[in-house]
Amino acid sequence: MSNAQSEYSALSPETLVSRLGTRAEISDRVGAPESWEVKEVGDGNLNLVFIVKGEVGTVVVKQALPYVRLVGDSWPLPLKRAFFEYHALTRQAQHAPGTVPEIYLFDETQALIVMEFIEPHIILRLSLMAQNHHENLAQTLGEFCARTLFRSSDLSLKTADRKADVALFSDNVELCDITENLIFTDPYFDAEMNRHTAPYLDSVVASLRNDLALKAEVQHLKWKFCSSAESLLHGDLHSGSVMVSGGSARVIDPEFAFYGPMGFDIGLLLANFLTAYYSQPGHGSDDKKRQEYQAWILDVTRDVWRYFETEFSNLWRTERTGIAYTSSVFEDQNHKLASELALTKRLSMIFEDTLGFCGTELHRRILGLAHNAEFEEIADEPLRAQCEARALELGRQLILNRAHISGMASVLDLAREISKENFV
Ligand code: SR1
Ligand code: MG
Repeated sequence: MSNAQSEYSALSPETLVSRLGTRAEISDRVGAPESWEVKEVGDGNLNLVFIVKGEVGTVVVKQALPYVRLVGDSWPLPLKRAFFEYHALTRQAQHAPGTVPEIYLFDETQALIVMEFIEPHIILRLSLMAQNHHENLAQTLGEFCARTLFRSSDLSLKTADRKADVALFSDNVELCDITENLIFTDPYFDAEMNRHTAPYLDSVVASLRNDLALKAEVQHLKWKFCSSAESLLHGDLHSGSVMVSGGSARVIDPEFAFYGPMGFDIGLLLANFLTAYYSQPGHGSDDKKRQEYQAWILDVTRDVWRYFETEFSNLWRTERTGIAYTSSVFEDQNHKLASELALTKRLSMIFEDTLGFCGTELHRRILGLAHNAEFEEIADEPLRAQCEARALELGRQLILNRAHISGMASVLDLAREISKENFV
């Protein structure tokens, strides 16, 4: 870019117009820089996010900071995460068209991405807290997972392309390190940055951290996360990474992208719906409305998996062009049934991983550094602890019993049973 600055410098609402006003990729969409109004709206844990509105239109400017915003400059974090987000967004746009924001400009030096302002969408987490219903949500998310995971795996990509991509994303070391520590390690001992709803949850937390079988299973899951480069993952697919409006849903923020196990993205997604489910007693006073909403959340949870399974199976039957489960050993030999059996087995392995990763995400949002608003905003702490304890117990059972849970119906039965119990 002709007018790119040679050194990184963080933007501010005051400097953004003078620094980016000459970029045609932005002014073509927003209008003359004199008309720009800039607001910093970043409420995530890591980055700056600006909304730039002008006489013609609006864009989002997302810029990485050289540290973790949530913690401050005592925790440095490389700017290259913007590079991985950019590359993940381009691949997701190709594999699951229409599901991610369009990119207008990527500036690697400034670690910034200028992208589509998705309106009138809001963050899914906030919409769930407001008890809104969204048609098509499960279908969009289930199909997003199936398409992005299948089409970046050895079921689909040419092996040389896939290996090159695995190499490219394997440099996203520091963001993987955050996940490895914050999801799979810190919640399971008294780590420095952890926090929980004390003292109400103390005894539940102590017994979870003394559950030796659980700790071993979580380490098996961590091993899988680190060592199974199955597909290009979003890497942080929680309900803050989804934007919704009515029946439309879009997926944002894949800066944690890397090649990992397929069940990780789906597991995180399911955990975030289950978190919304268990937090409901803390939101709104109308019991009937709450119960109806909880039933809807469980329907969505079930259907995300159902749409994932259906679309994954469809892709298996129509797009299996990679080196794995090659048609030369199945369909070409008239052994279609064997291919179907292999599909069933592969799906059951993904399901088992999904339940395990779902359990760890349920745990870390209650025990670790990064919590979720739906629990955090329950001001009544004993009630919050009661809701959180149920989510912890579901997470524990999913992790421990994931190999023996037969399907989503059993998961939802378990979630409902646990929601009737009191653990604190
Ligand atoms: C220090 S970053 C904490 C969390 O924020 C991100 O959104 C990821 O979920 C990460 O684990
Ligand atoms: Mg994020």
